Amino acid sequence: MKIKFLLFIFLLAVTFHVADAQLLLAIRQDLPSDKKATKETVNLYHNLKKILQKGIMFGHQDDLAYGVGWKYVPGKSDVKEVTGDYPAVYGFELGRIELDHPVNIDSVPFDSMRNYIKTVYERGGLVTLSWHLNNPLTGKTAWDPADGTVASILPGGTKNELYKSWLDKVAAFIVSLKDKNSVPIPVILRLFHELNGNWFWWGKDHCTPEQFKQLWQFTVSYLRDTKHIHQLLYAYNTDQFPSKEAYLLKYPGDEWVDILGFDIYQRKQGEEGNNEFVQSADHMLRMLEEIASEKNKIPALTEFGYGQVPDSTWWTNVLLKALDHHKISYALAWRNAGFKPSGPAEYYLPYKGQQSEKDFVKFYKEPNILFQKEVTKQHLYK
Ligand code: BMA
Repeated sequence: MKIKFLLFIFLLAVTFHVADAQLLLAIRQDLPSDKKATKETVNLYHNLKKILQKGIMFGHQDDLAYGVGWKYVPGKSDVKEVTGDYPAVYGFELGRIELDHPVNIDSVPFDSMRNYIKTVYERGGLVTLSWHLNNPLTGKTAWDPADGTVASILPGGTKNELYKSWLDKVAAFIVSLKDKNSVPIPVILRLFHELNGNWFWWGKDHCTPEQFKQLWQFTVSYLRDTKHIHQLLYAYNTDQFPSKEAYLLKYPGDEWVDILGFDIYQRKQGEEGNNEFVQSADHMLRMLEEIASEKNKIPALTEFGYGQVPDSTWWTNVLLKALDHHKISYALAWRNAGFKPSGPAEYYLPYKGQQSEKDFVKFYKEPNILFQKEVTKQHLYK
């Protein structure tokens, strides 16, 4: 009897040990697409997956650079003014770096951006970079969808050398992102976003799926293998999409992507607009989660907004309803550009006195919506 009992205990211990070891192995084998990713980048990748169980990190584009009615005030942030806390995720934009301009497409100096990114890393937040790069074939903006642009920058194309020189500039900026001990700061690179829309030169009808995949793979390989950059996670990111097949039409493959996302904006006001937003965001988030789980990637709402938030309860009554049942890594609100000399004001988050301010504070207090203080405790890079 005693021997049987001891044997039972022994077998139990062995089983647990094996299960534990298998789990550990699975975690260790679950690496970012870059197999040479730095330790901090691998840790980030694992922690982003872990935090999926805890909640959704809230993000804001250009949060530290400017807001409605102010620009470049150290420490200031519209999110902080309203909630007392910073966002957990901070988006920054590389557009114009390809032209060697000292400031980006939205006038943010690249030197300041580098400092913001260091600050974010020190406080344990997450950085994601977008790039509205000019059209390399025509020299006009990202919104110049001239036919043949993608083909022209692929290897063998007339603009491939020019495109490589642009990637060299992106690479130099990324390599310059280091902490005070010279440790490379991990960031998410959100390449060729809204790729199924028709407005950018890399968009829907302006290249074939094959050309898009080649462009993606060439770009990642150039940064990773030629420039030896190993502090990046790569985000594949569409606009709104009708089905999983449509989402994956131009997907370059599991070995080239870490994060899966899409962008969504509410354009219609009132009850009908709200319902439409909740329904479509909810539906797409469900499909995104399924794809991410099949592919073992990290799902995120890579960009969203409701211009000027003209609804005092939008945060808890609309956005929260869309997000609530989902396990996604983060949701990034677009920029508070503020009042412009011409045209309407552009902002997607409340500032002090804006009509949705109180509701945003309620949203902030939701236990599964995570801002900086909460995420700092999670030690994303350890
Ligand atoms: C767009 C707008 C523009 C901006 C661009 C790049 O969505 O916000 O004003 O220049 O993004 O950040």
